[in-house]
Amino acid sequence: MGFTEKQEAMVKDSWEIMKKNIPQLSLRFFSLILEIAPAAKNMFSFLKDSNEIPQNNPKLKAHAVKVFKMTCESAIQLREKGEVVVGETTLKYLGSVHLQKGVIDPHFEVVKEALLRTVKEAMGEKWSEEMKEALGEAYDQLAAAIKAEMHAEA
Ligand code: HEM
Ligand code: ISQ
Repeated sequence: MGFTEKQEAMVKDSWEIMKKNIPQLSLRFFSLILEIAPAAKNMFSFLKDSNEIPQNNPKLKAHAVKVFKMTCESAIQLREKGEVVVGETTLKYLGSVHLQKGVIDPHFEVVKEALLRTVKEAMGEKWSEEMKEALGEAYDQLAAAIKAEMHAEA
């Protein structure tokens, strides 16, 4: 089934709410990734010299925001074009960064779970099963594009 206008609207709404609390939500997102997969800790440069998650790391924040934003953009593309198209330069870059950091396919499920839980917490009452479906679909298609690039490069 195609991505509907309603699904696109739900993902956009969630981003509007997320935007208002980036510092906290980006940390929450990152913490959840490590909670679900503690071993992922070694892949991130933010944690290289410490055991604690830095509370105010601009890179951590910027990367987390990009994941939120790209998921939202994927939803828009899914509705408009029926598929997710990431700019070639961006896709090549993200493919090589993740490959080089040692990311493998199953990690994408970890990040998905962390993302959905972060948005769920941020949305409170406004969270719904439908929103989860829409976000999950937008994320999956985005992840598929990055994974394909990683496979092409490996
Ligand atoms: C870096 C996005 C999935 C681990 C990044 C960056 C972005 C990004 C934008 C920053 C690149 C840069 O400017 O250097 C995404 C998106 C994903 C995704 C959109 C899924 C749709 C994953 C997964 C993992 C992961 C599944 C594995 C747990 C990393 C690591 C870095 C990174 C280790 C390097 C961070 C650093 O040390 O600087 N990602 N990512 N990412 N990502 Fe992801
Ligand atoms: C990079 N890739 C995926 C998820 C992330 C979360 C927080 C910081 C960086 C990230």
